[in-house]
Amino acid sequence: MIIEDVSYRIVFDSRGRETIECEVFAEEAYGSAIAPSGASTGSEEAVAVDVYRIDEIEERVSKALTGYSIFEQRSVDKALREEDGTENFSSIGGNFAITASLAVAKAASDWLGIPLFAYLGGVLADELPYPLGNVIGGGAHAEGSTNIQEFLVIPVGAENFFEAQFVNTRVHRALKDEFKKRNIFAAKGDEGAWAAKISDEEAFEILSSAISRVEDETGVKVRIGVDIAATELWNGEFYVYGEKKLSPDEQVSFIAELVDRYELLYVEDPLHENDFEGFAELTRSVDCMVCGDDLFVTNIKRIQKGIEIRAANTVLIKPNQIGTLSDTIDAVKLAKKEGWDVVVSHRSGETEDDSIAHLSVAFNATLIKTGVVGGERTAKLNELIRIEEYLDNPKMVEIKKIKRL
Ligand code: 2PG
Ligand code: MG
Repeated sequence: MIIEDVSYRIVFDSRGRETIECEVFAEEAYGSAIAPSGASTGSEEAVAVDVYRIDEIEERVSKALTGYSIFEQRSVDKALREEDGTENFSSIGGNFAITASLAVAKAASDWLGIPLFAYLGGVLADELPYPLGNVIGGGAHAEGSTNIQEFLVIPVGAENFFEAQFVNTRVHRALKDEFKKRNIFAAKGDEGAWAAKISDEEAFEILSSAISRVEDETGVKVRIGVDIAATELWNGEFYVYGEKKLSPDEQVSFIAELVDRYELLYVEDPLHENDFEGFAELTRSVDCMVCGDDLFVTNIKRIQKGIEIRAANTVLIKPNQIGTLSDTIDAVKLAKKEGWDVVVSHRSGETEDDSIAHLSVAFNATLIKTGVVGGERTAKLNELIRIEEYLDNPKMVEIKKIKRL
């Protein structure tokens, strides 16, 4: 199945911004993918270039990939890298590269007549991740709301994916009532999480009440996670939480206290994107998943550095941070070899593209990070419900870090 043409069009994402859709045409196979985009991006991420360069880049990518088989994923991805010629895809753009790369994999699975996750993971891929659902948010995703970017829930007691997502939707809904009871106006941020003029402490309290109610109603245990997105709070000297300023050492103690007080199961980007040492210190002092997003940007060099000094125990995987499927797979493999947990993640700007649902199963990820509501989020979650139904003997992954259930 030889690639005959690659074409791009401009479409819109959940923030109403232009993004890129790629279509790959092989002899009798077809695949397509749409690029997501971040708001709190790491400085070492693959660069998304101006979508209006579409004509020039389409010609270059089409020429570079024509003639390869859709089953030569590594060669296709190498050809993309060579055509680009930079470390961070600043020439053809991470947005143009990742969509071509994923569209080729989708064309391959399409031609085989099997879902993408089964093409990538085979019969080994039979476990569903837990949904890490963003339910209250602020930071760069909803200014004027909390300083912490995301308050997330993990329905660890759920027995299957459907039940897991059911519980997360109930927490999201219970939060609406909690805000109403307290007379707090709440709107929704970029990822469908509630945004309100509340402090981080209030957010924890309100979320804890909502969770207790849902646990009572459903009998399913729910744990809390956070994405501090600390690079956004870092001013070069201090972490700035409104009036409050914390030194790096104070930040580590503050996060450790939060882990303890709210029994956090998951903490993402607790320190800024270059503080590997601070990450390592926190990882030594807490018993939860410590995850690097802006720290690692799905980049094996940065993950390797993190492994050497034990900066974390979990990696966030965002294919568009690195630009190709092969590089994404290498990042997953490296982290897994070290026994780390893998979390496949959406971006704040998303679309109906559901590739990451498939990647989460193929990679045997512990969690899939998405919002809970909104079509661009449910596109992934509902696809996981379909995957669960498709599998012969589906199981939920084991969450190694659960100690205090
Ligand atoms: C994050 C992501 C997704 P963004 O920080 O983890 O929630 O946000 O896509 O804006 O980088
Ligand atoms: Mg993050």
